[in-house]
This record gives sequence, C-alpha cells and structure tokens, in this order.
Amino acid sequence: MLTYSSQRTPLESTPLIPEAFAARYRELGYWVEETIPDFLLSACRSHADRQGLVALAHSLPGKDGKPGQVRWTYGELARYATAAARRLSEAGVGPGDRVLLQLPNTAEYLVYLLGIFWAGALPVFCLPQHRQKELAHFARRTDAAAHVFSTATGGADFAALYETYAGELVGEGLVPPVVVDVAEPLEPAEQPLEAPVAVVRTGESDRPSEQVAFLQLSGGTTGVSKLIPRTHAAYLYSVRESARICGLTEDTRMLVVLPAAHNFTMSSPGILGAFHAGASLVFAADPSPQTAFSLIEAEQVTFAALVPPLAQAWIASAERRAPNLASLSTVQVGGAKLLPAVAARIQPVLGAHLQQVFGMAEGLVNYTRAGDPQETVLTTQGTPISPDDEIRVVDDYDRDVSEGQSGHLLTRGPYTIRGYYREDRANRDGFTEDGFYRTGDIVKVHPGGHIEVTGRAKDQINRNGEKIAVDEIEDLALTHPGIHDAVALGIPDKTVGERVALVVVPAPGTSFTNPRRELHDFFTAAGLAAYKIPERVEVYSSLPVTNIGKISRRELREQLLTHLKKQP
Ligand code: AMP
Ligand code: DBH
Repeated sequence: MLTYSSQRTPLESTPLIPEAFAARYRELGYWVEETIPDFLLSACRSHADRQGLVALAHSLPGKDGKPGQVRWTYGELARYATAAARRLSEAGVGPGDRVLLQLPNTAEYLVYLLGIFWAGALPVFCLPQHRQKELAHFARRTDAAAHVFSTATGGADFAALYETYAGELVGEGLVPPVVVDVAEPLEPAEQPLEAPVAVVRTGESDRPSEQVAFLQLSGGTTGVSKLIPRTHAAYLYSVRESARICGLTEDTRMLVVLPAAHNFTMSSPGILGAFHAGASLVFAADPSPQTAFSLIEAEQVTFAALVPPLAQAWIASAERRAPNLASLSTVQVGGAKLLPAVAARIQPVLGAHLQQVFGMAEGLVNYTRAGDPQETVLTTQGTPISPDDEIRVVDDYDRDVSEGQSGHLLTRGPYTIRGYYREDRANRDGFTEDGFYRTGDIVKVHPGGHIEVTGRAKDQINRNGEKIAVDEIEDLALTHPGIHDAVALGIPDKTVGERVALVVVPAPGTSFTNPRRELHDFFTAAGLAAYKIPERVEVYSSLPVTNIGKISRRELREQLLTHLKKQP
C-alpha cells in the first residue's frame, strides 16, 4: 500500500461568530473553556467504571480475546482510544491535521474518533457509503493527513478505493493522506492518556475552546457536500443542552442505529450526549428492526434515534412480531419530515414516547419536549435548543412573513456556523449579510413557538435522511458523452422517503437501450456513493421550460409524477 509523509497545510480560517456575539455567549455560560478532547477525557475519567459501550468489533478483541462483541467500561474505551491516538501520531498525524474517518458503527469507530481528537487532529466525518469521488473531494478540500478505514469490514474494498483516489491526487501534484487501517489489531494502552495533545490555534480567537474542532458534512443546498467547521465550545453547548432537554442520565441505555458519523447521532443528544451523562451506548451492527429489537430486549435499551423511514419499518415489524420493547422509553425521529399519521403510531405500537428532532449539521436543532401537548408532539418539529437561537421566517425577498405563515427559515445563534469551510462563493449565497444561515427549509411557526417544517426550497433529495444535492448528480450526468441535458429530482417513496430520479435528454445520435442500467454503471465507475445513484431514469426529447427559458423543475416533476402514477 502507498504511504506518504504528512506535512500538512494549517487549517484555513473560516467565518466564525463575531466577537460581539461570542462575548454574549460566554457571559451567558453557553460557551465554556473546554475542548472536545478534554470533554471526552474527563467523561471517560468520571464514568471510568460505568459501562460505556456494547458494540461489534471487527478487529479489536472481544471478551474472549477474539473479534466479536465488546462490552467496555468508559475506562476500557479510553485505553483503546489512547492506543489509537498513539498509532495516529506514529502515522504522522499532528495537531491541527485533518483525518478522514470512514468506519461503520463498530467499536473501532468510537476508539478512533477519540483517538483522532486526542492526537490533536480534526475528524472529517465521512460515511462508509462514500466512494472515490466523495473521498477525493474531502481529501483535496481538507488536505487530509490520514484516512482511517478498515479492510476488515464488508461493503467495499476500501484499500482499492483509496488507491484509486490517492492515485488521482498524486496525478494532480497533491499529497494523499496516509492510510490507517483499523483492521490491524490494537493493544489497549496500560493507562489512559494524561492529557490530549493540545489544540492548535487556527482562527482569530486565542481560546482553544473557540477553535474549529472537526469538519462535519452537509448535504448542502448546492453542489457537492460542503464541510462544516464546528467549534469546540459551540458544539459542546448544544451537546450539554441536548442531553438535558432529552433527559439523559447515567441510567440511559442508548441504541445507535443511524450512521454514527451523522450530526444527529453525534450530538442530538447522541454519542456525545451519552458521554456527558455517563449513559451506555449500544451500537447496532445493522439497522434492521430484527437486530434492533433483539438488542433492545437483551440490553434493556431505553432511548433510540431514528429517521422516518426507519421508524415506519420498526412500526410495521413490531405490529407483526410483538417484540418485547418494555425498556424503551423514548424514540426520537428526525432527519426528514415525519408524517403525523406515522407519528401517531409510535407510542401505541412501540410503547415509547415520541420526540421529534429537526436539526442540521450547520447548527440549529429543535426538539419537541416532554411537557408538550400530544398534538404538538405529533404535528410539529419542536422548538430550538437555545433562547438565543434566532429564527426568521421570510419570503423570497427576505421580508418577514406575517405570523403563522410559511416561509424560508433563516437562523443564527450560539452553535450555528457563519460559513462553510473554504466555500467563499457558496457562503455568499448560503448566509445573509448579517450572518443568518439560509436553511433552505420552508417552515411555519405555531403560536407557542413550535416550528413545523412544511416544505423545502433547496434542490436537495432526502433519501433515508441522507441529503443529496441535485447539482452533484446533474453535473456528473453532464460529463456523460451521450447526455445533452439532465435534471435530478426526488420522487416520493414509501420505504426511503424519497428516491433519486434522473430525466435525461440524450445528445444527438445517442440512444440508450437500458438507461437506468447504463447510467448506474456510469455513476458507479465515476465513484459516486451508491445511495446517490438515480434509481429511476427517464429519457425525454426535451425539457419543459419557464417563460424566461429556464428549465421548469416544477413542471418536470409534475410530468414525471403523472407518468409514474400510470407506470409505477
Ligand atoms: P444537513 O444540512 O445536511 O445537516 O441536513 C439538515 C436538513 O435535514 C434540514 O435543513 C432539513 O431539510 C432536514 N431535516 C432534518 N430534520 C428534519 C425534520 N425533523 N423534519 C424535516 N426536515 C428535517
Ligand atoms: O438531518 C440532520 O442533519 C439532523 C437531524 C436531527 C441533525 O443534524 C441533527 C438532528 O442534529
């Protein structure tokens, strides 16, 4: 395997929250002097003897010494993570470096997540489904020092993916990340580390806690995934408040079924919320209801977070099998719109309280609360974490709509970013001059302040809670020599919420015999993650246009939906 020395450029500075706001957030105690690596270490110390994690491990030894299920205290986890931090440092990962973390929900995910933080580096939260196109983009954009993956998990030949994109980067005169293969066994350290490698200063502030801590991915509103720079203090504020709002305690046993790298899973209240409270984490090896239900019973799970399609699958399965879910007390649903009809079946069928979560990796998170009336929990997506989360609902010209009307949601606050990492152009469009993030969501605010998501203005497809920017699919389709024009659309779907459809106009002289198959092969060869590949392809001879000559997505969608109704 190729190896490269890692002398990396410093993290670039990024638009942070201006001092006037920052001073207020400090004064109100929202932002405190703590970094994420320190937070993780002190959680591992204060909960050292409590059960921290039940998970499958694919390279670390389980209880009987063989790879399998691990059942660790926070103390044991810390000793493995200390070893991971050392391995990363030996691989040349230094303070301020960016590290692509690409692992499924196994014990190694947490071990290396902590290891990266403790080595003073910044994780970049890739998904196991990402392929060479996405990985190359993240490596380029972040000048990543290392790529952590495992050659021992299924799903893909990660070593081969690495070789492909690393070769591409070399061809461009860039230095690819070094490989850290998690399949190589790790001996736990005798003692957890004394102190993490200090955080380096990269931004304007001198405070370590106000530096960028990691880069989260966004479905974004345009183009390929953008990188979201979150700072230690702002993120930890959202974590502490989330843990409080969601009622986490030492007795909480949290099931993790959604991808661990998601912002929802990390922080709403998620994995970091569990660390804060000293709760136990139970990682499911796969998201199937069967696996989840047997873990819930065996591990006495109390708390779980789902996306709407998964909630529907749980309901359908529970109705048939009547599993023992007696321990389960809260089911969170977020990441995409939950229909009230589905919401209404959660308590009766799963026997747990529903909590709706409407969040975004850029910041703002809303929760329905324990004291909310049932109707509110079923029909709204909750209220913001912070009294200082500013919410504006505006029309197409940024004018506030009248109370209770639907409009574009803009937000600014103590844990919402002011700009993406290295995206000057997108930042001009994605944020207002006074720093509000344009969420691309259409919402209306109920009289009590509860937010209801009523639509979406951004050209994005939400498949199983995974966000897909239509531009990314269209831009790639247009590199196909036989395609003259292409429009990607989300079509409603019972099992995944929305599926990607692509309407193409062939170039003169081109005809497709099996367009879906041919384009599937084309997108796969181009290295696009499978979940973004169009599942429906329609060939049109021309596209509908508006009276100013732009492609009318609205009309195209209507045509397509009518067509699909007749020919599903
Ligand atoms: P991202 O910016 O990629 O983190 O995705 C966040 C987006 O997911 C939000 O802006 C919404 O479009 C969508 N989303 C998240 N939670 C919900 C929810 N509960 N209801 C409706 N949409 C949601
Ligand atoms: O969809 C999301 O990005 C999301 C949903 C719920 C999120 O980032 C969050 C909670 O924190």
